[in-house]
Amino acid sequence: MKKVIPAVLAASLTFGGLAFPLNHTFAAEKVKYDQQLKTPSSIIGLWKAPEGVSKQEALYAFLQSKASLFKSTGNAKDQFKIVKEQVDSNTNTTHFRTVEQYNGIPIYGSAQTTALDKDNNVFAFFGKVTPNLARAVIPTTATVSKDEAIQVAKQNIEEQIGEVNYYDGDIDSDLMIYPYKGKNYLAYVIKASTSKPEPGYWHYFIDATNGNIIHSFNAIQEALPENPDPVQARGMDIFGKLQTFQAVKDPNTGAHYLFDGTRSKGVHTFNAMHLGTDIFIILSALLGYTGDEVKSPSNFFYDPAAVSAHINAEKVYDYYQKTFKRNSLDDKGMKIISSVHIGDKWNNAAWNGKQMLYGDGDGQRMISLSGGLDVIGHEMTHGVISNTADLEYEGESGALNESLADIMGSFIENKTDEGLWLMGEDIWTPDIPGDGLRSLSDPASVYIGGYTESGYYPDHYSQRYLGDQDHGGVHVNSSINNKAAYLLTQGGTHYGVTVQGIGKAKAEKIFYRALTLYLTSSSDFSQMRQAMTQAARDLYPDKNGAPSAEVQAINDAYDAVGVY
Ligand code: TI1
Ligand code: ZN
Repeated sequence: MKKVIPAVLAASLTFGGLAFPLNHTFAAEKVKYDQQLKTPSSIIGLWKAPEGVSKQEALYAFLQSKASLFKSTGNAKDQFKIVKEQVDSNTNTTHFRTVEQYNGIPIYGSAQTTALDKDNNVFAFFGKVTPNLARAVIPTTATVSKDEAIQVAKQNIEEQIGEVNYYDGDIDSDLMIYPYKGKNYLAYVIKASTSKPEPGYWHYFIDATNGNIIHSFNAIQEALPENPDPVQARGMDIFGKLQTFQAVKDPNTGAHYLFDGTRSKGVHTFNAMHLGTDIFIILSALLGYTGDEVKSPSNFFYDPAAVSAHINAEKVYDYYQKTFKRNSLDDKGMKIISSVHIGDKWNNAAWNGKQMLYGDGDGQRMISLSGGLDVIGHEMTHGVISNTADLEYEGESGALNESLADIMGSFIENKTDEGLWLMGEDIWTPDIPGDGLRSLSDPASVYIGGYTESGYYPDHYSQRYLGDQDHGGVHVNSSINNKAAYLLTQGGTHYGVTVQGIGKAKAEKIFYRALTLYLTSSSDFSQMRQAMTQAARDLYPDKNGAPSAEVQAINDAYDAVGVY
């Protein structure tokens, strides 16, 4: 079928970059209707203004001329109030913003924009128009005061989140006609912001004739519906791969949320909407702020970073559950919370003591960090550590904290190639294949610059970084223990010491046991070695006074990296 270009559009096309036609020709008017109201939601075409009228007069003449389409019986000047008049000098056009009113009281949610060309002709109208407004019977006398209405809202907010000592900024309160579920109310529309005890941007619609709450919602953080149905959901991960995962559906609205209630108290994934890292970390740690729910009208989710965070959190949860019978990060079933889209192009991920945070990466150095299973394993392991040894994030204990996060993060990955021993390879430098942020098998193959004499990550205690950047080198010296973990698992000869590898299944159990039963917040590298030998001895006892092969491998591995 041949596409017919309407005359107005054709005229505008000849002017390239300009959005509006300068030489108008008459074109058939195109009207789209609001499905509920059955009145126009847009009118595109050219309505010729009468000669010699002002812009405002032209606007009202236009609105009056559409009375039958708008199903209005009254006077357009009474029905529509001008709230803004803007001139765009680029296009020589004037843009009116109006709201509908009833007896001079504005109608909530009813706003229109009307665009006029330099000759006052109307070429576009958008908005919602209430049918039969002049004939409606709506109370217009408030018997409840503004202050009383604000009190009702405050009391209801505090019933939900506890005492609020301080509301941020002014509390907005406007008397409006509020159309809700087919009825029109005279209502106070109240907007109040809180940050403590919970962040909220509260909206209340209080009936001005009796003080009842007609409707309310929190525009910051929508809470999950009360009894959602568990559902299988799908979506593309950050690599464009179709994934299946657990979510929930609100039976009333049909909305789906990235909450998996099948794993202990749940795996819940949020969208931080690019809130800055520092602000997010503070709001999250102090107030439990997580960002917005990831919501979808169907069981298909369209946020790949969120889908990746969600499926990877499920995988890490399962790893700890199946391998160590651990019930979530605290072993008491705690809810696992992740927020994606932290900051702007943030090249990092973190555990802030309460939840996981993932940046989107800048696209060069890293892509969405939630796509790396080892990254998620790393961050969630910090959650396990803070509930067990609680290694201090400083110096050697900090390096062990980082190292255990890397080691468990690697074990979680079910890879058989070198990728298993690289950190973050799946999200690292998309243009360079086969590299990663750190290497456990050969830390010294990766350049970090500055910290060490060689400029490469240290793979021996003698090479350790002693400065105070990076909390005393927590991401630098982690490599020394990482190398020991690699040697223990895979075997090899390092600094002239040969280690017989014991394999992943044994190594992961020993590390987990050392972490959960022996290490403390101040443990150093030497204590790590002791904790490992103790854990191994528990599981693989000495025979006839001679250490088991497992204990021997640990001794050799730590000898090889110079830790005694
Ligand atoms: S726990 C977190 C600390 C970041 C602090 C910033 C507020 C961390 O260690 N993040 C990992 C992320 C990671 C993990 C990336 C595995 C890739 C693979 C990390 O190593 N971050 C590096 C970039 C760093 O912070 O130096
Ligand atoms: Zn870390």
